Amino acid sequence: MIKDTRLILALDVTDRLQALKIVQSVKGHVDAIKIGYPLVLATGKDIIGEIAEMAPVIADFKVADIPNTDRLICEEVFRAGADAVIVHAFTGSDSLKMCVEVAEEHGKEIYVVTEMSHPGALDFMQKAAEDMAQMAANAKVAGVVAPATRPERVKMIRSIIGDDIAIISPGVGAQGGSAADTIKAGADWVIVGRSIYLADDPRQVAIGIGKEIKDA
Ligand code: O7M
Repeated sequence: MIKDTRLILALDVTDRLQALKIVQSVKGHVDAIKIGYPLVLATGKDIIGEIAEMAPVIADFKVADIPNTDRLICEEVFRAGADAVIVHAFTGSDSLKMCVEVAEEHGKEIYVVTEMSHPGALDFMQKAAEDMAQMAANAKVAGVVAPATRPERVKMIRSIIGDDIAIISPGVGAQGGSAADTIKAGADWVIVGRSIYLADDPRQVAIGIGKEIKDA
């Protein structure tokens, strides 16, 4: 992924035309569009390729299965036109390794969830987050997902994975996190959804967050 605005739009809308309109309007002001179950289940998987014609697409399917099923899922998603797939790490190193292998075959990327941004992540995920970050680093993934709602955890995860693996960080805006604090804590990109796609003028909000990131 080319690092320019350091902003990724989470496009969790469920209407195809609205989705395409928003992508068109924020194009150039975000580095990638993250889409997942809401949009793809509502509109069909062809939306992946349609958006990929306008901007890099990160397919957030949080893949979490046995290696063979993970392989089948990742192959379909890459074939549909995604540039990257987001997978879970808690299924273990063999499943993760399989996803990385498929991504390499397609010349694409895998991002791995470590600790999530919502309060419930403290129940189980935080306890395993550092081990999952280490496993992701060992598997040589393109990047990990870490919580913008807890910049100190972004910093901790950065200290585990080193500088060669990217951190993409959701939780800015609607969930209370700050783009500037997250970038300062060591994230390469912030992921922003509702603050942009629910705005009257998504493009202006994206430009504003981009500016905040630059100033940070
Ligand atoms: O800005 P929001 O809160 O409207 O959207 C945030 C997006 O990031 C939304 O698509 C979530 O599903 C996703 N996300 C989190 O909010 N927290 C996480 O810990 C992880 C993700 C995510 O993208 O996982 C890959």
